[in-house]
Amino acid sequence: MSDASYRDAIFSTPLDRVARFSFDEQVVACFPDMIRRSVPGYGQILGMLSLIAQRHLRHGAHVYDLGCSLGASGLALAGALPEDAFRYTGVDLSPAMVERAQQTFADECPQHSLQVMEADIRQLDYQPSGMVILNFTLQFLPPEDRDALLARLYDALEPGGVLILSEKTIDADERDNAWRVERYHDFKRANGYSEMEISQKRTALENVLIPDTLDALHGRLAQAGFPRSMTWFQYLNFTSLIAFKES
Ligand code: GEK
Repeated sequence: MSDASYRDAIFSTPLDRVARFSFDEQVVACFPDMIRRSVPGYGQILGMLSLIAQRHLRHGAHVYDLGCSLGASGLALAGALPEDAFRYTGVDLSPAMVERAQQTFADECPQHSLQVMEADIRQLDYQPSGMVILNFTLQFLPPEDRDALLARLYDALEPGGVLILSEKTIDADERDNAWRVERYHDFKRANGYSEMEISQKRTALENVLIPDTLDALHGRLAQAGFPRSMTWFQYLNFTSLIAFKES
């Protein structure tokens, strides 16, 4: 991304009361650094998106990127596919994210058809699409809203369409979960986060990011109508699934 990205230091000083995490101006300014240092496999998932699109997307089809943040998935697709290969709509609830994503697309790939909308993904009228990307966004919706959204996305997908669903997950087994969470914290330490940053971020995300188990995610996809879903990527407690709509 060409725009300046500051180093994420949001939780680096002690706070009397850690506020709930939100996608405000402060987060937007350091978002690329934050997501790279705190989501294992983020870069690999982005890299694979365009390879999946090359295999599954009909020429000229429409792509949604829900909870697009700064539009990294749109940029990855535009970097790998020709201008007329797809039309992209990124959607995000955060005005600061939408503004930055729009600017980035105008600067980096003005010839591609990439638009960004400020909206709640639970309330959109979805147009027929060949691919829907839901990367690390479903986890921020109240659990009771997740199935209805997935069912609407299933309906919006064209025959042969695919949904990419990437999420932070939790293990049903307590010991497995503890191991994965501890290694995840090691991953964050290795990426330069301090004990205080790790613990304050954890507090800020409580009741904001509510993870599902991998089994629950596959269950939700089946319930939404998808006849087939696969886990194609996993790195500690971060995972990516692909769900197929029948051709
Ligand atoms: C990436 N996919 O870089 N409607 C629209 N947007 C929402 C909603 C909602 N109801 N709830 C949350 N968001 C991106 C990363 S970040 C993940 C996604 C993270 C938006 C929110 O504003 C934020 O930009 C995004 O979902 C989640 O691949 O920060 O861990």
